[in-house]
Amino acid sequence: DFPAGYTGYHTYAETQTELQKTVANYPSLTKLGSAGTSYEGRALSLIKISDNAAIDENEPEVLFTCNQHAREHLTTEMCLHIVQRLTSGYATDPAIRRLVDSTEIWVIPSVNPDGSEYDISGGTFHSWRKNRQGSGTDTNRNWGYQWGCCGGSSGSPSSETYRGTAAFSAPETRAVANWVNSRVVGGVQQIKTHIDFHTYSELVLWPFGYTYADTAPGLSAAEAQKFQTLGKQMAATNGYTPEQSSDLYITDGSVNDWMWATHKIWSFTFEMYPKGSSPGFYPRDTQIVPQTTRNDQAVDIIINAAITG
Ligand code: 0X9
Ligand code: CA
Ligand code: CA
Ligand code: ZN
Repeated sequence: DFPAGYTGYHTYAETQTELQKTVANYPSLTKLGSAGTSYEGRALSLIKISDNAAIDENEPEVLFTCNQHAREHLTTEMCLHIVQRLTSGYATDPAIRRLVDSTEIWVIPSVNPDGSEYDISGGTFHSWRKNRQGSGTDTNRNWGYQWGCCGGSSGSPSSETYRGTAAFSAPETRAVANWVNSRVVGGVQQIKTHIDFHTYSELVLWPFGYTYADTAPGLSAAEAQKFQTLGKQMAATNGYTPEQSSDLYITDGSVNDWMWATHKIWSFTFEMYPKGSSPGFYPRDTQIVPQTTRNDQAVDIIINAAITG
């Protein structure tokens, strides 16, 4: 469980309960499913939010993913906050209603539930990042585009950025990728925009991460420009710093590179609160409300971007 001062965070069981309560309270607006199962067999729960959520309507789709990295617990709260705000605000807030009615929004609150549960095991934090397969694979180095290409990951199982034995060797990465692949309907990827939430540093990041170059095969100057414009627009609302992800450091096998290169999904990473190593990965639960609501406008922008193309 979470230690004292952190009990406002959701454990895996509490996250499941929260999602189940949401679908009970908003049965026409939500649908609960799973993208697959983790290495240890936990559900990679997935909730859909839309009008007529039970039906696959012809509406642009948006994806939010959280908690690829185990210790980044604030991100799970970010995904739960998105679900809570879009459902509870639907009846009374015309702006929310418009977004929810014109899109299909998918939220995966924890891509790495095994790691997350391990990180809080025994009631203390363990600074755990990876999944729980062997010594752990960094799920955000295991995606299948330019996997292990460029010095942005490690081949050593003990490393914090271990890329795994092959692209998609981590069950969590494989499951989410397969699920995203399944959103190709009639040859068209339905998901248009995506944010993967991490902590910390207060950044808005866009592809590519595997190269310092601003453009590359599959990323034209006009597309790079659009990433930058959209990223800066979102950063202007939350005060984060916008930059290409390789400006932070080179990563290969990251989720954003795969989402863009494989599916042309406008895919961003947000590094949430705080800016620095104190409190680093472990801000008190009193930060949950301010730091998740801080991204409300940016979330609206990325949903709207799916509508406007
Ligand atoms: O290293 C990561 O995976 C992310 N930072 S974290 O401190 N949360 O581990 C940054 C990922 C940046 N994204 C890309 N380079 N594509
Ligand atoms: Ca709908
Ligand atoms: Ca659809
Ligand atoms: Zn992270």
